[in-house]
Parts: sequence; structure tokens; C-alpha cells
Amino acid sequence: MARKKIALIGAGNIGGTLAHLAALKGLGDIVLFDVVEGVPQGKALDLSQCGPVEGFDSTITGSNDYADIAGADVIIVTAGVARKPGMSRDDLLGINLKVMKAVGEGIKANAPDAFVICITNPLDAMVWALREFSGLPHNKVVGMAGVLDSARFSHFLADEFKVSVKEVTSFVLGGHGDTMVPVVEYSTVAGIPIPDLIKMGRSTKERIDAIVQRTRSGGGEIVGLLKTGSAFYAPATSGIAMAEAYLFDKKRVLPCAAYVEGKYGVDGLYVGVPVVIGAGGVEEILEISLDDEAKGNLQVSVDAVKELLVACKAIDETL
Ligand code: TXD
Repeated sequence: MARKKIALIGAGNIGGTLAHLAALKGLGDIVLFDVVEGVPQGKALDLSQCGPVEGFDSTITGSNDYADIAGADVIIVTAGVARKPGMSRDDLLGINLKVMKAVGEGIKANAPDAFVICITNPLDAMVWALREFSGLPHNKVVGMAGVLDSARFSHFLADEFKVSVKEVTSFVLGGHGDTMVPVVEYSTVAGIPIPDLIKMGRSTKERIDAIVQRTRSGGGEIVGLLKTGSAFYAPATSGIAMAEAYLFDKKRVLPCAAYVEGKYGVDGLYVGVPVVIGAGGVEEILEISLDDEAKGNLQVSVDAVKELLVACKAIDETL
């Protein structure tokens, strides 16, 4: 069977890590695309030289030409600028919207059958704009944020309860920002919901609330430490998990920024919800029941995303 083709649009911190992970996992041949000449080619050549050590035969090529992404099965988009200390994700909107237009047109012309995972911030707006510019079906364009946010949440919970990360499942809904909604009631340790663990005296509401807050500001915490950019290892790992769910028809239930119509009180918006990802792309959106507090928080997140879309439409009248 011919190898699959993975196209990575953006060869920066996350793009390079995506390429490394995809090669190590043998996901397929890899094209690393960027507008900067030399960077994708240099990283691709360096990564190719891991092959003899790791034993992978995937080809890894760098490119500045969208024609080279032709026929890609999966496209992961990180093109744009990242945050620096003092910047919010929303501050990136103006610059990255223009980038999404170029990327969307490149995908439309060369790989319209791909499953597209957007990572570029502000994520909830950029994934919507990318879908509009590319014209792909809504179920084939999805945003990566919730997998990262729930990974952060799970990491802090495993620390708190001193258990293996394998025992922790966590649920994060809504936007990728301060309005994200970690749903404590649906987060568990070995199937035991967090509220029950609090009743059992294994933690307190105050400590869990602090973990929820640290998850919300998880990106900013790393930006503040790195000073030169934002997180990239866990974002890349999260994007690869979504790509694998598609490539291997895994039917994973993952929190992703997906196009929601007629669920969660949302009509025609990309927002972080639990979805089933398989060979059909986003195959189903699960509408879980939420208590009033979670519903309210999700609505705040939806309203924040709507504001970003108004800003996008003000910048680009074709949207
Ligand atoms: O959870 C999430 N979704 C977030 C997303 C988690 C972390 C980072 N988040 C965002 O991903 C971040 O705010 C940025 O918007 C993207 C990419 O982050 P990364 O850390 O990889 O940024 P880099 O290292 O600056 O890489 C961006 C690359 C860089 O090589 C640029 O030359 C390239 O994008 N770039 C372009 N490529 C193609 N086409 C165009 N127009 C273009 N413009 C810049």
C-alpha cells in the first residue's frame, strides 16, 4: 500500500516538531512547507537524516511551492506568527488572517480532499477562516486546541492525585483562551468523577479551581517562561493525535474546534466540542448535557468567538 502523504504548512517550532513526530510514527511521506526559503528544506534534510538511526523510510521534503502538497491526505496548518510575552492570542488575528487566506487558497488548488487540522492562533477564528478560504467540507476542517487544553488539565490532575496520566480523562470545551471550559464533572481518575474525589477528601474544590485556572492560562505560562515564543511540543503531539485518528479511522472522541450547527445552542460556528474523528473526518459532534455553570461558561466562549469573527469580516470583506 502506498504511503500516506502529510503536508505541514508552517515549518516553525510546531511544524518541525510535527514533522519529527510524524516521521517517528511512520504516518507517511512528509512535505514541510513555509514561505521562508531554506527553513523547510533545511529542517526536512536534517529530519531525513534521522531515518537511518530510527529506521523510518518516509520521505521528508521541504518546499516553498504549494504544488508540492498535491494529493496530501492530512494537512496540519501552523503558518503565521506566534505570541510573545504581553501578547494575547487575539492580537495575532490581523496578521494570521491574511496567512490563512494564502494557505486556504493553496489547499483549495492543490489538496481539496485532505483532512485539514488548523493550529494557528487565534485558533477558533483561524480555523473558521481557513474553512471559508479553502472551501473544503466543514467536516474535513477542524481546529486543534481542546486536545492540548485537556492534556494540560490532565497533566495537572495526575499531579494533584498522584496517579498515572493513563488514569486521567478530562474534558475541556469552548474556545482556546481564557474562556475555555474545563468540565470538572466529566473529568475522572480511573472513572471516578472529580467531584466524587473531592467528596472522598482526595482534593478540595479550591485546589481543583486553581488547576482549572492554571489550565486556562497554560499557554501564557509557557510564553512567559520561554519569552521567545509559545508552546510547541504538546501542541504538536496533540495535532498528531488528531491526524492519527483520521488516518487510522480510530473513531477517537476528542475535544476539537469543530463546525457546530444546531447543537449547544450554536448555529454555524467553530467552537470546542467533543467530536468523533475517523476516516470521514469529523464524523459526529457529541452534545453532552451541561450544568448551568458550564452552559454559561460555554456561552461566554461562543460569544468571544463570535466577536473574533466580526473582526475577521471587518478585515476581509470576502468572508
Ligand atoms: O493550541 C493551539 N492551537 C496553539 C496554537 C498552541 C500553541 C501555538 N499556537 C499557534 O500556532 C501560535 O500562536 C502560532 O500562531 C502557530 C504556530 O506556532 P509556532 O510556535 O510553530 O510559530 P513559529 O515557530 O513562528 O512558526 C510559524 C511558521 C514560521 O516558520 C513562518 O515562517 C511560517 O509559519 N509562516 C508561513 N508559512 C506559510 N505561509 C505563510 N503565509 C506564512 N507566514 C508565516
